[in-house]
Amino acid sequence: MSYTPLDEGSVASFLATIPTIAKRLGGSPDQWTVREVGDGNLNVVFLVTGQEGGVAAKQALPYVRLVGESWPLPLSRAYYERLALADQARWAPDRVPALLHHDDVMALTVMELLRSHRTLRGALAEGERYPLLAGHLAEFLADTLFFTSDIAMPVVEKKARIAAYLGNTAMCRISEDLIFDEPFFDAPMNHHTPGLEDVVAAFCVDVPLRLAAQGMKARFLAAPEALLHGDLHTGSVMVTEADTKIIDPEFAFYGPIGFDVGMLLANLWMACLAQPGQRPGRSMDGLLLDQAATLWNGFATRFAGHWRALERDADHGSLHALGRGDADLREAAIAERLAAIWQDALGFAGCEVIRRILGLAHVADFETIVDEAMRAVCERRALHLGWALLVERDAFPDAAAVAQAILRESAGA
Ligand code: SR1
Ligand code: MG
Repeated sequence: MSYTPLDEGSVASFLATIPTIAKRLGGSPDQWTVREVGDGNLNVVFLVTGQEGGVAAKQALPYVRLVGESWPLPLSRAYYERLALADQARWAPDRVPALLHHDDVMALTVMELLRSHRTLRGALAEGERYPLLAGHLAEFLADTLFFTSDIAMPVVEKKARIAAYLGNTAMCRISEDLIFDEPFFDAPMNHHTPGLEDVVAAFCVDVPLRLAAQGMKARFLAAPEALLHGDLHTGSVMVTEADTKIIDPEFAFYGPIGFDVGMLLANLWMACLAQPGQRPGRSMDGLLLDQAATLWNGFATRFAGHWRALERDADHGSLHALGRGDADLREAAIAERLAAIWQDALGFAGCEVIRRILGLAHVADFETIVDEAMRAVCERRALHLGWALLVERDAFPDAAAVAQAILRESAGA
């Protein structure tokens, strides 16, 4: 069989040909309900339920859904997504959906149905808050990033894993172009809210800003530190009160640890900065700022804990020598590494904020603010923060300092 795009009319009969999936759904395919719910920029996603159970079936399209067939995109991204789901399940099994079936030819991945979960971005915009969220995200980040790094993984295995993801170049290229380059010049697909023209013009000629963004791109291109999710925004997180799952790792590759951390922080910070537009008259909800800080602090503590817990004589990664038998050296190495990750995370977060407002792929946090003037106000504040995260990184020794800056911005300072 060759690749055939599925739709709501054909997906049930296709899934019925996969015995394990048919069994999980139960009954006959004509009784199954199918709903296409893909709200991302690239793929189609079907939620299928039968008498016995349900599944989520995600199929890659041979082009970028957001733009159309004029922008072809390889189906191989579904292969890398499957690879990453399996790798992440090894290190953070509770934080990813169970992988039930994969078909490389159809570029189709079938996963457990997260019936009660919803997308974090939409939930945050509606004012929902999740007390366990920051801890779960910290756990996912620390576990997947630490255990796939040179600190924990023997060097031969690590190099083999880097090689396994090397072909995901088309997805990396999207990030390279859309995050680090295009927002900083008048790229054809850029768009922005009316009223921000002065910022757009200023950013295009801001040498320190563009230099900093290119510096982050250099890190993204040439720092295979750990297996990254690669697109870890709040639309890639599904939540309930009690659970958090990370989905959609089709941009996975070995890259700088601070990229995943920074992208997640940036999206939480944007959710805060959009609040005055989403809920006019209500003061900013400090809980979300606290969650961003809890996320970073939780990540740092857990990452350090994993490092300290490595067995002294086991065959760990090459960098484990930085602590073997010498607690002072180990603690210095942990502190130095976390400081470097924080610096990277700030820079990547700055790029993410700016590209979500001035580039091609915007986020619902700002896009759903109907009052255009208010949207521009919120976005201008966010752009100012993004600029500072890139150019004045030293002003932010910790997440509390970023929270203070966001509160100052939102008070109109
Ligand atoms: C053309 S794809 C645009 C964006 O959508 C994805 O979710 C990634 O964030 C990508 O940068
Ligand atoms: Mg996605």
